[in-house]
Amino acid sequence: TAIEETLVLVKPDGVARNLTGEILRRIEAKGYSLVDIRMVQADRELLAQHYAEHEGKPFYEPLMEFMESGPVVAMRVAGNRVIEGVRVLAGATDPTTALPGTIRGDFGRDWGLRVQQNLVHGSDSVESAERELSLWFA
Ligand code: DAT
Ligand code: MG
Repeated sequence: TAIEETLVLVKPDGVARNLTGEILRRIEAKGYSLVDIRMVQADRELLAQHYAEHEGKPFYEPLMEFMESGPVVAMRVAGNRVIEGVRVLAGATDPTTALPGTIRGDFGRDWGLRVQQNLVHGSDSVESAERELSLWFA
């Protein structure tokens, strides 16, 4: 076994669409444990650190604007191989191709011109999880 912790964000679209409970329900149903949770109106500085790897990409600015457009719910979630597991629950980045049965596949909306409305973020590696958890749960 590999007990890990990961950062899950319910993005502003998920919060606004009242999907926070549904997303947490799926995570708990899978057997993962909620360790900590907080609602955050993220500022530019936090988001710049969170998305540092994407700086300079064409979608970076719209992504930042979207992520600061409303509150997000940040969760610290623990479980065996939870980092990979949450990303499977979330589905592919693009909601159009995310499979049915995944959060993005079931509820995601196609990318508009300016925003990336794919409902959730999940850390992509042990290193990312540690880095991101220290940002959101300082
Ligand atoms: P993920 O959230 O699946 O880890 P990522 O880290 O590559 O995906 O990108 C972060 C977010 O940026 C993603 O959730 C939505 C947006 N994004 C990624 N690639 C994009 C693209 N090609 N066009 C528009 N938005 C994109
Ligand atoms: Mg990512």
